[in-house]
Amino acid sequence: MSIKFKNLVWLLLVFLILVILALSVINTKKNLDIKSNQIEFLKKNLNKKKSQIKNIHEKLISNNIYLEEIVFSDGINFKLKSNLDIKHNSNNYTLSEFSSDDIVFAKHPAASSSAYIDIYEENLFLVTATGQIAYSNLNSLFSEKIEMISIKSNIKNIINYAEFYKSSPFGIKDILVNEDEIYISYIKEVNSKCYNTSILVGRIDYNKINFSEFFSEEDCINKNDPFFKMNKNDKLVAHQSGGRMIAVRDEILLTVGEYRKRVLAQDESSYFGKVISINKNSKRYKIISKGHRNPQGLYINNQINKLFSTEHGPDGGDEINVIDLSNTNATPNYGWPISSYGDHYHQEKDDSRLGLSPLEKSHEKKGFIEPIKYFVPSVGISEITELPKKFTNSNNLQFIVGTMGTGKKIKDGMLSLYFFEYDNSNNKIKNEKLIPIKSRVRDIKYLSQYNSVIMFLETNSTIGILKQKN
Ligand SMILES: [Ca+2]
Repeated sequence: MSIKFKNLVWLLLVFLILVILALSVINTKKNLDIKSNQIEFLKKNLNKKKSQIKNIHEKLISNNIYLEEIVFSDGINFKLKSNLDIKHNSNNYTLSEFSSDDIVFAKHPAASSSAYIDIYEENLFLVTATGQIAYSNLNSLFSEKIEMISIKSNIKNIINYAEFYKSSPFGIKDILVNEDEIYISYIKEVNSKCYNTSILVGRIDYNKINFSEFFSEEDCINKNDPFFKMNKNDKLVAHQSGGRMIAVRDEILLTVGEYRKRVLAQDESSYFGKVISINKNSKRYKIISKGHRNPQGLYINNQINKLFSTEHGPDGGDEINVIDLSNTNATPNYGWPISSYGDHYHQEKDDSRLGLSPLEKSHEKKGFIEPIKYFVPSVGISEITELPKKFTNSNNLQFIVGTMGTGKKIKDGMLSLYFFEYDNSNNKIKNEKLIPIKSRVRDIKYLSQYNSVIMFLETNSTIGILKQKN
């Protein structure tokens, strides 16, 4: 009897537990349904708002009203929003993010705004991708609030196609301050539907900067180019414009993408898909290296006479390349589109592009220079800069690279900072580390007088300051 009773109690208990479990599953499912309905609602609502805003922007621009210019007229503000602790190589750093609502246009769907930064005198200069300029004293980067004063310019008189002034892939691609002048690289509409990467220059004046053309080519890529008709997955892609600049003695070095007309990267009669060097006086250019898809990071270490360049791969195959400037024989060739560790987008459904652009994996076997690092899957690689000894507390050559992409692939290295050391004796990377910061890193500058790295982070329109923790 007592054994039977015990069994009955056990049975009841198991039954009760099962009921409780079943109820909690039902409840969780219900909550999930409510949450997923809510997400669906928010998504639809957000998309509607985006298309309403897009509509307003189009109407304003067609009436010659420039929204960002109006927002900038009283200056712009950034407020300290967060501090993130970052640990690397037994150093402790803090990434402080200052957020702004004053930059209106994003040049990528995953960004809330796009801008580039550089330093002149005691000031941080910021230029938005649609050409608004502002500056602030560097001191303010280490307070709670960055108040920037805007500077007028004549950019609107020079660049006059509507796509430039909207949330579109067209716009400014980099800024560079050099010898009292500011250079702006941008996508120029050379003639109707035909684009290239060009540079404006203006003497820095805190009231108004008057730009004029520094460098452009007649050569342009047309939206209706026959190359884009060969394959249904191909079209002109303005994101693939390159545009990164650095100054080296009397030269401005510029990276130029191939706008997805891949074959140009191997064609030495074209400047697309190259790193080029433009003489400041003659404005003539020479090709430094070829076989690039979309290089958007560039840095020179003068001691070892090497360039460090990053480039976006297709589906996979982002690269870091070293260009040895002491090597003056043939133009160094980085392989695109013959070699790449990536694949064409949707390659499994359509391999017709492999005829002209076979994307062999090995570069060396084809006589090309291997990247010192490649990422599969891609991380959305962007700017690269060296970190000096006083920042890293190390005698090794160290670099920081920004990545972009979207939140979906943060585990693959998107929305992150990538740190690595470079061993010059064997041309190899070591001690690498990816640190997620949940933001697209568009631009990076090391600021020696404050021993800090300044970034423009475009996911939430923030200026990021990475410094050693006190
Ligand atoms: Ca390559």
